[in-house]
Amino acid sequence: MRNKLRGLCLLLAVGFLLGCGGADAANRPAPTEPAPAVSEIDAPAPTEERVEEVVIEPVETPVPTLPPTPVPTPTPTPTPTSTPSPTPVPTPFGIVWLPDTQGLAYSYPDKLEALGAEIAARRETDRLTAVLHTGDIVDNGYKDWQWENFDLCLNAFRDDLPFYPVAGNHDLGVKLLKYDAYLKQPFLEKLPEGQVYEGGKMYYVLLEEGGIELLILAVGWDSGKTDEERAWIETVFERFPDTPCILLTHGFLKTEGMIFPNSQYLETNIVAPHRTVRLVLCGHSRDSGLLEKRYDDDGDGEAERTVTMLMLNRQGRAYAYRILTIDPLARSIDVKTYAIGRSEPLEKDELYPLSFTIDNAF
Ligand SMILES: [Ca+2]
Repeated sequence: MRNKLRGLCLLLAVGFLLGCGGADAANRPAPTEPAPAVSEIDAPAPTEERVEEVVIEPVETPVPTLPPTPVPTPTPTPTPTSTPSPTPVPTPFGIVWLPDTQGLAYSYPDKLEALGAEIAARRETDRLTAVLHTGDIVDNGYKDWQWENFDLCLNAFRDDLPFYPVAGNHDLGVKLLKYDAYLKQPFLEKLPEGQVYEGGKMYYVLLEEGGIELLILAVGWDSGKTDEERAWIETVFERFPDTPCILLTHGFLKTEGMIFPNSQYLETNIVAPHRTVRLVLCGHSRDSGLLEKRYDDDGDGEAERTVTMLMLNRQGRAYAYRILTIDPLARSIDVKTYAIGRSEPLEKDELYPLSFTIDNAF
């Protein structure tokens, strides 16, 4: 009996406990499903189950309109008041012109040495910029000993002054008249590359001195005749259409002041058609020669260009050479003729003045 009672009480107690629990659960709110994490929304559904992609439209963040940043006005850098370099004053400068030295190279090497020393001594006082030679440097260009004699002159200034020669008929072997030996002379190697025709038969150089430019066109004996040579000469004038030009050649003017018939082509092809040619220097004939010839460049029937043509070759007398002093401001050329060892210039010979000034020279 006591055991039955104890079992009954135990059952009642359990029933009560269970009944209380059920009522309590009914009063509580139903548990909410946990909110999925955002990442689960974003994450694409497994491929097969996905119907459509969830596209999240980006929310445009309005860009705040900012007042324009004022650009600082740059402080102007003061231009340094540099001291202007003084405009160089065009100073007269000198060019030495040596005519035929063939007799000296043959017989008087000591005079060639004296001539070289004289040129070197005048270099600074006469503001010398170049030494020209109008040909017949030696008596026979195929005799090495004569070139060695001329070296006695050249050695005195070859490192200080450029030497611009043309070949005369004697430099080509007189009767042979071939350029081989002449073109082997080392002084031709110093001519500016790209400005030389066939090793030195012709070439051009530009003298830039005293604020001006002068074109020197050198045309050796019998050169400048063929179509190819003439075409080369034309390219030089095309390159320097406005530069005053000095034509350097050997045989051109007779003592009587006329142009040799054999040299007429030089006038026809070079002097007459090119308005920049203002001076022709030559040797070959004897004593001295001077011809001023005028050309009509614009075809209006009136000549407006004067070309001065000078010849010098006082062989048989005391050798003489010239210094041409070019005045860039006056545009004149002062011509002085000197004998070796005499400081005073020679004034005149039988036919022509030897020292004079060419006005309106370029
Ligand atoms: Ca005219």
